[in-house]
Amino acid sequence: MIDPSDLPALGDRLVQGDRRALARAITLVESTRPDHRAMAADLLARVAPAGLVSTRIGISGTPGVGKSTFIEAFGRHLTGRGHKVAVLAVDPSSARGGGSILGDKTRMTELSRDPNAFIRPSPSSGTLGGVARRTREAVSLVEAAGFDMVLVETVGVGQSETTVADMVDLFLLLLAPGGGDDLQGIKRGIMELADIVVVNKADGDLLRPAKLAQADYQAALSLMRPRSPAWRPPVLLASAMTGDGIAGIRETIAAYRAALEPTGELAARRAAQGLAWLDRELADGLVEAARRHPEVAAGWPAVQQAVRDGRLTPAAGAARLIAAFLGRPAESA
Ligand SMILES: Nc1nc2c(ncn2[C@@H]2O[C@H](COP(=O)(O)OP(=O)(O)O)[C@@H](O)[C@H]2O)c(=O)[nH]1
Ligand SMILES: [Mg+2]
Repeated sequence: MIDPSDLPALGDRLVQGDRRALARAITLVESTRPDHRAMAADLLARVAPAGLVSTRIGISGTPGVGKSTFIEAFGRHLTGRGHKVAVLAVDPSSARGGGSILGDKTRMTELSRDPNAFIRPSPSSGTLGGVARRTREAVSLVEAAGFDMVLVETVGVGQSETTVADMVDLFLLLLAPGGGDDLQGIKRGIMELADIVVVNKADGDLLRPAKLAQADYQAALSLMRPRSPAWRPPVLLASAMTGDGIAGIRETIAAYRAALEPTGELAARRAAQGLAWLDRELADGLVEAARRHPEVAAGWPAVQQAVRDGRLTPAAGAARLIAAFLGRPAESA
């Protein structure tokens, strides 16, 4: 698919904003083949920009709340203001057949044709950790290609919100009108992650219930501990369908950046995210290296069997495999 000798040229074209080069580079970081992983690491080291060259925005909400419609409207609004918008997705459920988010490009027809937008669906296989790693790397690649607004969409299920919140500067939670009844259904933990809450579908007959929901959500949020001392998460109204409130969301995002950037908080958040990512990479890399190690590979099935039979504790089993990996007697591991 790609030869190591192509990497410098691929990197050059990527930083010039060549979309095909960008798409190829993302395909490379999505690959799990060890030789591709090595090339991906090399490419990232070449091109990944340092500093806050973009605003990374996580967008979450339950299916049907209007994420795709919102991204279409918001993305178009941003490109209309001169931004370059990349849309990525974290959807580990897409591995289990069917409903890949962003598979429905039908709701993003204009944005997907916009020369200043780049839309990439979720990698369609792997664990949440694997999908997250590839998405993180894709974020670096789109930034290298000059995209200054990076939207990372996730479905409102499972752990994916936390994972996305851990890779963005700002987490935007979309909620539906419906107010109090709905409140129980929204996991408190997800509300706590939000830097901006948007009640979507605030149009037509839904405008009144949307305003009631706004008050309810604002009251609920005021009881939660804010993530930053410099920012109280607001609850905004919007209609992805009519475009009402969309400009206000961009302004609020700018205000958020203006509140957190001068104090160094945004940079500190990215630094902490980078360190957490380093730990994960190290852990994953060590496990992969151990699995490839001949003596570990040879001993693994017997250790598994012993743990299954209850003859060996998991901790003792792991210690034995680690000792084999390190080439030491088991006792010293
Ligand atoms: N009235 C109204 N309907 C909307 C709005 N945004 C999305 N919808 C509708 O809600 C449904 C789900 O939208 P979609 O963007 O696919 O939601 P997703 O599953 O979160 O991506 C579609 O029928 C949309 O037309 C809005 O602002 N107002
Ligand atoms: Mg959708």
